[in-house]
Amino acid sequence: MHNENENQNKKHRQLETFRAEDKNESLTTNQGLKVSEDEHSLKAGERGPTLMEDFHFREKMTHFDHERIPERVVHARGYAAHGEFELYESMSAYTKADFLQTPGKKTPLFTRFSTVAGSKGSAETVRDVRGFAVKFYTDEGNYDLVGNNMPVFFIQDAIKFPDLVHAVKPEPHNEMPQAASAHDTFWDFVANNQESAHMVMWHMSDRAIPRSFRMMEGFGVHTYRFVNAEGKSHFVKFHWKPKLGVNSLVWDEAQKISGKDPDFHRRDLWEAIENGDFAEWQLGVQLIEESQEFDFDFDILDPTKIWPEEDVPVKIIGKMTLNRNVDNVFAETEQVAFHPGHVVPGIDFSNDPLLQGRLFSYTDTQLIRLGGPNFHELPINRPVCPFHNNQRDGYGRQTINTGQVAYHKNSLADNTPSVSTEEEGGYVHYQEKVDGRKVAARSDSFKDHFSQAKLFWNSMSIVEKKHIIDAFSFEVGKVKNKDIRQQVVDMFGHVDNGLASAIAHAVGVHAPNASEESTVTKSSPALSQEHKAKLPDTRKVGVLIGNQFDDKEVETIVEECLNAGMNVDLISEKYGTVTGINGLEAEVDETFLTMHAVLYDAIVAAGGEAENPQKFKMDTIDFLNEAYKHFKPIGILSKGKEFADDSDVKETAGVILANNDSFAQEFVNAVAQHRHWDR
Ligand code: HDD
Repeated sequence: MHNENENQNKKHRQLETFRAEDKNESLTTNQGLKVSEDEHSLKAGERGPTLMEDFHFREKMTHFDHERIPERVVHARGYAAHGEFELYESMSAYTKADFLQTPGKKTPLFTRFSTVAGSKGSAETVRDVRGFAVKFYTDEGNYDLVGNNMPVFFIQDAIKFPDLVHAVKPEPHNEMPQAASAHDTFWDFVANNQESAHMVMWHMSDRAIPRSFRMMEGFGVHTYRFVNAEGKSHFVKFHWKPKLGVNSLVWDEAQKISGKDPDFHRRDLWEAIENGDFAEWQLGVQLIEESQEFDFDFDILDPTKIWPEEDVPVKIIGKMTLNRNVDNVFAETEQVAFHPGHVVPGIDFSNDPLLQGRLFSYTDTQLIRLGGPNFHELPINRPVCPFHNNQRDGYGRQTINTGQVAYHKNSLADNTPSVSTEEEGGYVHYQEKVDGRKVAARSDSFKDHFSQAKLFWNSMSIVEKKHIIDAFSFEVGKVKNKDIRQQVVDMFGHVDNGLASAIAHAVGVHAPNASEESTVTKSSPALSQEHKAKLPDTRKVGVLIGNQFDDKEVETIVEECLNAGMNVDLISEKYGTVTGINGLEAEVDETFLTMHAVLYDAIVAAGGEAENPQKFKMDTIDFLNEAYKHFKPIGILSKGKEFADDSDVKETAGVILANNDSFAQEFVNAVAQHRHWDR
């Protein structure tokens, strides 16, 4: 789906000059020579050896042999889309960033979502943090907001990042497990690096198994600075708030989806955009005055801490819409190069030691990944404003810099390209006064690792708490070394005794010492997913249907779902059509073989007859049982009732029977609720 407005968008106009359509063209070599034979290599006789002089064969094979580039060391598995950011209100009081000045101003952008630990080909619904990286193509240069779907991080100092990543990646001696934190080295790292406590609570929560990229929050994580035209600075944290609320899978479902559809999240984003259901998030900022830097019971520079939204409100300032899929995943999604250090005037860094280290790492990694220093010339990475400097040469250089001069200062080119003053838009680093000894140490103000982990725990609903206990029990249960299990339980005993005791019970080690738990009683309602928007839009419903279905009921529920913005698949034993009792013919979209209950948000049992009644019944019951077990809404139409009666489905929360006129509306409302825990 290509947006009508895209011709107005500077980035798309730029990308258009690089796009190439091969259809209806003649096959040529890379030198433009038309090729006459692409089936047989040149040989000395029909049964003879291939000849070295076959330049077309050599070129084709050589290019193929060099197709792969190193995958990202973390966030290898990702998916991206184009879109735009629209500002709601001027932020000039806080920042002079040009794209945040004029209400209504639109800035093109490119957003890549990712898992962290898995390889490029790994499944997408694994338990993991999700990357949420946005490249704004502003008129003052690219601004990258390289965040995650969780607002804190595992470590406080970037020097520990290689250790963290080595611990979570597959273990080096047997390269297992793929894309999973449920193994000894990860939990050994956690227990011996207890600054991870708060992040691990998020990681064990439902946030780590999102239903969709479109239903995740995003966070800049670090404290950054806004600087306005007068040079006044505020500390700022960035938030992305999804229009569709924050929704997750359940663990059993997530694991099954990994097999049934390893591309579940990219397919969801791709299809939504192709259907014109453009994904939306609002951008929010939390602002703290410089004078208030020390007013909190945590250090605002510590990346393992949130600023509770009830204490520091999130001000909504604009909206991101993802409205166009990429044309080529390698050229765009794989070659995009993000960097937290890509900033514009008005946005600056804080002294967060994790952020400071990231400022080194990202360019460094692009050099190995993209093969040299000219990756900024790749179409997806080019700014939409002009760029000029004295950097030259390097692998793959594309720009033909004309003229004699490539140095500063000079007289031959009138000392150009010239630097700009602050007034002319030159980036001037915020002149924070810094005074200290050179020490390799951590501030005492970073040493409370458990209070906010407890705040998070206190903020969860009963169901969310249960999911956290289950996740710990699974993950720590996969740890072979009993001593590590005990260390983890003892560590989380510092957070909450009930939590740690439940884990201990599940994984067969001693309960922790009760006296050690955090005494924090505060909670932050904004942290619970239960309090987010509940909408039926774009949800996927599977209607299990055979011949002789009830036309009127099926039509009513399908129409109601479509009117509510949902997507409906009719699922039957085979492709083709099914016919209702009153002669209505309906096209089957999927079969029991091609889909599975875990790939739908809700299931409707329409019932009917089939060529193989026994198999039809078993498949219907299987779908119903899975949906019921995963707390999904279930609709039971008159002819579906006999199947439901033989399944595990009970007439409880979220199970809607077609026994009154409003059943279709009730079903849509049940879908909006996402899951029905009261079963
Ligand atoms: Fe990072 C990739 C987010 C800490 C080093 N990181 C990467 C991506 C995201 C993040 C979203 C993928 C970007 C894309 O889609 O291409 N990283 C974060 C967040 C962090 C964080 C939110 C903590 C607040 N990262 C972090 C540290 C370091 C790195 C402390 C090293 C000092 N991250 C990298 C990297 C990657 C990367 C190795 C791998 C691929 C890439 O950069 O382009 O440089």
